[in-house]
Amino acid sequence: MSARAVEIRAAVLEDKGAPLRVETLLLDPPRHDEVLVRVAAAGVCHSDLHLAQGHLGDGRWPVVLGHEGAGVVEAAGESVTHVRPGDRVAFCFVPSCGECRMCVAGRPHLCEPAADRSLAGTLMDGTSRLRRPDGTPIKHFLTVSCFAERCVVPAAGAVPIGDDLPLWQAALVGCGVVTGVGAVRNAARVAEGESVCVIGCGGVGLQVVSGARLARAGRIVAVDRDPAKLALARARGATEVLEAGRDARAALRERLPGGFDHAFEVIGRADTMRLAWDVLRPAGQATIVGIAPAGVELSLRALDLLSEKTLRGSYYGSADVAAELPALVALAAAGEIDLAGVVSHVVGLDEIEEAMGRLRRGEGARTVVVMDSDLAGREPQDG
Ligand code: COD
Ligand code: ZN
Ligand code: ZN
Repeated sequence: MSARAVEIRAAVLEDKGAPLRVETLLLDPPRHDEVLVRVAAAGVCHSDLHLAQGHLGDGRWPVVLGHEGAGVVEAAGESVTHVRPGDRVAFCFVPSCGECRMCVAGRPHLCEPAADRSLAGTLMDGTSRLRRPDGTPIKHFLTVSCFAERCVVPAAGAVPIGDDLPLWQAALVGCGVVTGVGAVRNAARVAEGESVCVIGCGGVGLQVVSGARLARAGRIVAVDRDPAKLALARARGATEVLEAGRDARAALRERLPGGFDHAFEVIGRADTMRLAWDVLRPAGQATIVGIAPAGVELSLRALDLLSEKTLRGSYYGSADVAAELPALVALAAAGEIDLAGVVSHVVGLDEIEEAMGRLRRGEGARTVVVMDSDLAGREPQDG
């Protein structure tokens, strides 16, 4: 293993609201329980934009964004046993410690030290491997920071995935797929024949639709304000679609007067969270996947609680991500989860700010940023 820092090109967010700028940074070598990964490709997720817009709190910059991606291990610290150089991995952005209250309770995706370090913008030992050539420290995002040619991640953040799925597609599994399919399976536990309403069909919401189809849900009604997203939702198994407008509540009630068994909110807005609650049948469950900007409050009619409806959040698929990820990769490789179809743009690292702009304007579906086309199995496209 090289003991020296390496130069990498990486997309840096300098300050809230600033454009991402590609710079040359220094990346320190992995410590004993860390892994150096050559990034093949990364997905641009709305949470990257949330952080860049300041919705996830202040003081989180300068930072290298990127939290869903895949690559090949280049070096591993001496205590790392589960991967070796040459292994293909997808990133898991909650590198669970295995020892805290949440990990012991079987909720490793809520690992407390991992959450603390994510907020601090460091790796698990509280320090950063990223700096500018002039020595300015740069923060990590969610312990991943894969909008870069290489990254150093905690051992638990590099999950081996085998060779069956091209890495430009595997790049999407560690956030969008885990979050969406996991919300259906682990947080809502959708059963065969149940009715499902999915509000918001972006990169993550489309995976909720896939998860509902895999769970053999009955009616799957997809709601979005963008007709293009609704077409993608239909292709993934939505049985009906609804273009969101002022009267979405009434329209959904008309479709299913008794209410839905399940509703998922996958946008991150208080009004659509409330919509998910309002369209439920008695004892139904609203599963909130979207994150609203810090400070946003949600109000409900207290009387509704008499109908024993449940409102629950779901973070990162509510599961042991490292354990579930290989099976999700296998489902994608078998064509049961369509990843290629949710990708609207494949670009190089220099085009990343345009991808953030598209997300801001709600255009297109997922953008995949290719750092290494040989490893990723896909060239960036023009335009
Ligand atoms: N009514 C209907 N549809 C809407 C509305 C509205 N008022 N506003 C936006 N939409 C649609 C857009 O057209 C778009 O299709 C979709 O909502 C949002 O999709 P994207 O592609 O912009 O965003 P995603 O899918 O990448 O991510 C959205 C989340 C909110 C799910 C994401 O940011 C998030 O909160 N993830 C879950 C929390 C989490 O686990 N975070 C950690 C890493 S993601
Ligand atoms: Zn994400
Ligand atoms: Zn833990």
